[in-house]
Amino acid sequence: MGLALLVVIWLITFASTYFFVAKTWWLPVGAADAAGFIDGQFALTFVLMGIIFVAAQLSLGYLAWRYREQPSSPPVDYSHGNMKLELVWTVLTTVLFVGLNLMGSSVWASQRFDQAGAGAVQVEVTGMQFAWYFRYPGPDGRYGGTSVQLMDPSAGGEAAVGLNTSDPAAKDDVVTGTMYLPVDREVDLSLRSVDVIHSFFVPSLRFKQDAVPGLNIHMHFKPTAIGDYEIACAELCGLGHYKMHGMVKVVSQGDFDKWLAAREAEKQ
Ligand SMILES: [Cu+2]
Repeated sequence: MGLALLVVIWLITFASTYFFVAKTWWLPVGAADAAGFIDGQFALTFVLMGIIFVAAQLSLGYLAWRYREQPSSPPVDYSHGNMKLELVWTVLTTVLFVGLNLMGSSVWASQRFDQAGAGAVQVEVTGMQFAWYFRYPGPDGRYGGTSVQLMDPSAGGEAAVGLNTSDPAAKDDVVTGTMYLPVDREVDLSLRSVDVIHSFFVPSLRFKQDAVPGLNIHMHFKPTAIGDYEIACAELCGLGHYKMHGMVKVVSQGDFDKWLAAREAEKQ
């Protein structure tokens, strides 16, 4: 029985570790400026936790076999625990947890709390059950006003985000269902939600942030590779959550300008 336990525990350990080491299921290639740092932090966390996980499981299997019941086994000893050991692994776990968080927090915080640089592309993302809308402020660089009373999700587009079309600043606002971004230019993102909490997740851009009703959350990042990237909602937000999906198209600055000009022309 001891040997069977050892084999089962070790097999589970190797099988579950294999998928991480072989990267069978892994994040898509990163296409944003912070991807290198985030992936490094991700790998460091996985390697550290992996070593601890494997060591603990190997010891568990070994000890289950080593102290299996045998005819010569002495009577079972009752243990009252070991205060020193408890302290050591609690402190080590705390150091690892807090340390990894502190290491990762600099980039996380700078993306959210620092101001985006001058010349960043402004995009407002609105999440609603069950779609994403993207708004560009247009040539005036100012978003027009929106209001809850004007929101009509069933109408889509400008009406869905509640754009106040009588506001002069709203005249050139462009609202779309696909997000276009120019490559290698910083994006100043404002994230909001109409109804419940959604989460704007673009795995390729290593970008995930909750959209919370009543809050306007700022983030900035820079896409670094032209391509089409999938957006998913990463917060269970209702029956249609599974289809709350969209695309980010990262294009050249020229293509972006052309696309935006065409949307502006459609509004005239
Ligand atoms: Cu959602």
